[in-house]
Amino acid sequence: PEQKDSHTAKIKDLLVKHNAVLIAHYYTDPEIQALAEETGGFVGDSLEMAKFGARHEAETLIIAGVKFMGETAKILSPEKRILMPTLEATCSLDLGCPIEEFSKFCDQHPDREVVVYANTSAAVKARADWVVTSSIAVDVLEHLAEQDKKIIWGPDKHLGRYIQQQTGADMLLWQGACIVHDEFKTNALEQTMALHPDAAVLVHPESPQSVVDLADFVGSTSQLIKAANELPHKKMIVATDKGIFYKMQQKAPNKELIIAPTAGEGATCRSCAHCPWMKMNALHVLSEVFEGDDKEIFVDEELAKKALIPLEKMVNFAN
Ligand code: CIZ
Ligand code: SF4
Repeated sequence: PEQKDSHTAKIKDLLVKHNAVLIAHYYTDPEIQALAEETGGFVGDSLEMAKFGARHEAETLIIAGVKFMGETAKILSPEKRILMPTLEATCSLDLGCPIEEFSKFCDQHPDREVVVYANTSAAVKARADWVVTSSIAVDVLEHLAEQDKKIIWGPDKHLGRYIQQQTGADMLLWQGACIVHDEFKTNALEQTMALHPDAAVLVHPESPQSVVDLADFVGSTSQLIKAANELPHKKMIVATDKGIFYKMQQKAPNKELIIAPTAGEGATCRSCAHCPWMKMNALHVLSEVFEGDDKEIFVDEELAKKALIPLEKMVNFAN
């Protein structure tokens, strides 16, 4: 704890000294989220982070999250310095959607609009007509389906299938998955539900269909937090990264929050409901964010210019 306090104090000083603001994702560790709040920064989903960063007057944004969030911040605010605790923090959706292959897939279907999840590289965004987050995905696809647009969706296959079911849109799906949400297991979840029959089940749509089917409420991170507060149930079983419990408990202080199980008995899980890349944003790593020259995000100018077009649509659609 003493070491934690000294890291926290150091980071607070540095933020002031460098005119910097800390912006953290819901899935980072609780102490990172608390620090963002205490220092006038922000905690949110990737869309809210992007908006907050673009509007803030600080010269430097510290993005505690994963790489695509830093890239999005840079594309929306090229004049700002964007630092991340570590550039190694990536995402299985981004990794599973390399630009060469994705672009080839798009080229094979020139009659389709390309809609990608925010969890992608700048190059994939630059190839897209639309970028969405899970908080606005259904609304955007509804809008496109009304115009009879045919769609290529990437990279998350579970989210794509969920949107398809919700909107009836004609979508070809890239076969990516989030290693955290992909590991929630139906059988184990049913056992947890049997132990807590009075609990509501809250599920992020990056989870497999069988898990989504058990949900009382399906939604993006901010929507799940809102639901935990608004649903009448006193207990919630939650299928998303457990980092979300920090904010969810703050917004719904009287509710009991239970993490959904990630694997059956005896099985091992790769993530155990916490993203290994989000976890890299630890206090001691963050405390060194101004040291060395390998923490700053740069995006190729040509790519950034192209990616800005669908990113601006995303930010404006949500306004
Ligand atoms: O799963 C993720 O990484 C999410 C929920 C990202 C986001 O849009 O906040
Ligand atoms: Fe990517 Fe999943 Fe981690 Fe989010 S939780 S950053 S989607 S691997």
